[in-house]
Amino acid sequence: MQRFAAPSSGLCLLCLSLWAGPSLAAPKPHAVAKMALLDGSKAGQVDFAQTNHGVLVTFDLRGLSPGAHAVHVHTSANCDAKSKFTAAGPHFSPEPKLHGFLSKGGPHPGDLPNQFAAADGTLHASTLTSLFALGNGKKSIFDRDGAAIVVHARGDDYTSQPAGNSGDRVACGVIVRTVGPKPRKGPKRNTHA
Ligand SMILES: [Cu+2]
Repeated sequence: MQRFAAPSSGLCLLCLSLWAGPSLAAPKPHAVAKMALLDGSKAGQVDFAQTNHGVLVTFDLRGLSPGAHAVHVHTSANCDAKSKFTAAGPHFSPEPKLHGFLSKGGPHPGDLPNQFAAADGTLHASTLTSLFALGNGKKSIFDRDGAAIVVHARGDDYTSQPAGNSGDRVACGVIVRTVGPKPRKGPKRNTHA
């Protein structure tokens, strides 16, 4: 038994360092948006998880009309229903870009692919984007006045300016970071769209 003592204690040290490694890394940022319709009723939520390959956006919505809906991150954390959600501002785009995945000079980093509600008005789906991020880096949506996610009445044609001919804003949620660094102080950056 004696001769196994040295190797096994060496192995234990290795185990310990492997175990301690991941716990020292900062947790990846996470955010959530509680969604509301224009009449103030709850419309579910949108979840944002930073991954090594972009932000995983998961929709768990209700109260929508069946079919295609444009979804975008807009520049301001303001979902005032009296403004018909126009208080959320234009699409998130720190640099001056055109709207739409099919536009030359596009897309806005806040553009997301269309999502499709079921016949009962629910919408359960996920999409991954690397156009924006949840930390405090260059691609962050969290400038001084935050950001909101907006669902439109119709699908996005990915070409028309400034919002893909997607119609009225029908649902909105302020994006709140639940895990991640403290918000950066500084100017609003995303005002070009
Ligand atoms: Cu929009």
